[in-house]
Amino acid sequence: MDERGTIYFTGTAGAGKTSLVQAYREWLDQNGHPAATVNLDPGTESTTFDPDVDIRDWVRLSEVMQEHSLGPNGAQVAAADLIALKIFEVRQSLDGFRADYVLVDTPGQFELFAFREASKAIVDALSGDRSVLAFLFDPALARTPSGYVALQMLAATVEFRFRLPIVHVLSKADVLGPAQLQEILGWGDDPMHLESAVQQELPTPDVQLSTEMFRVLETMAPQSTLLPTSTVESTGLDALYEATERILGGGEAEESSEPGPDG
Ligand SMILES: Nc1nc2c(ncn2[C@@H]2O[C@H](COP(=O)(O)OP(=O)(O)O)[C@@H](O)[C@H]2O)c(=O)[nH]1
Ligand SMILES: [Mg+2]
Repeated sequence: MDERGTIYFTGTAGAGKTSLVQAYREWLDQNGHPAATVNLDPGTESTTFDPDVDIRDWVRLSEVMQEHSLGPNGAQVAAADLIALKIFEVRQSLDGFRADYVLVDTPGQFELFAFREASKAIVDALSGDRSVLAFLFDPALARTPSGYVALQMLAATVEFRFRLPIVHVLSKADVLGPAQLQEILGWGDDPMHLESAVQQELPTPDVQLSTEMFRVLETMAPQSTLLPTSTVESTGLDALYEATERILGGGEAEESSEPGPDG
């Protein structure tokens, strides 16, 4: 029986994925929920993150660059495919941990996770019946209405690619002032408000395009409550737990959850 929940942390480079995986793991530990962490970023140079299962034990960006005479970008793409070839080893290693939750840190370059076919194989291999995506909204982008909408579209793209339930997380909330934070949260709560904010920011004759885009977003990502978190202030982690639990422990997951064949 595969009862553990798997959470994939994704978002643009520098959004705070690695930091959040670390902070959330600590929070889960402190609250009596054993968790395991997986690093799927072959190029990470973080020295502070010590994941339980590390793709770099099998695939390392620097070695891929050397062995295949590739630059960093080419090596990232090659590595994304090499990871898929090693994913059953990763899974086996992960199965050695007793964990209620598996926190997966995805590659630093968002497009490698979102757009490579290999990522689907990776998610299929690692996911049990209970999986969820946590998409991080970086305040650097999310603080403007157009940046916020662009992130909503990226989130909808990942959701659409992986067909997994998603939670929207506003990372690094501590860098925002209270008024700015309220404004951003307001956009999530009220799409009409967001729409007019975008139109004020980018007055364009093509109102039609923008209106239709909002309709698509409403259909694709109707649930867009943003959860503000900060790893610096350790805030929002309890709300992240509640949101993922609602999905993993029933709620949305309930309709489709059947006992898996493996386990
Ligand atoms: N102020 C602040 N900075 C953060 C927070 N989380 C991450 N950072 C910083 O943002 C940068 C990118 O974080 P990282 O976790 O490596 O992002 P990743 O590329 O998505 O894995 C680093 O300099 C972190 O120290 C946060 O909650 N608040
Ligand atoms: Mg990272």
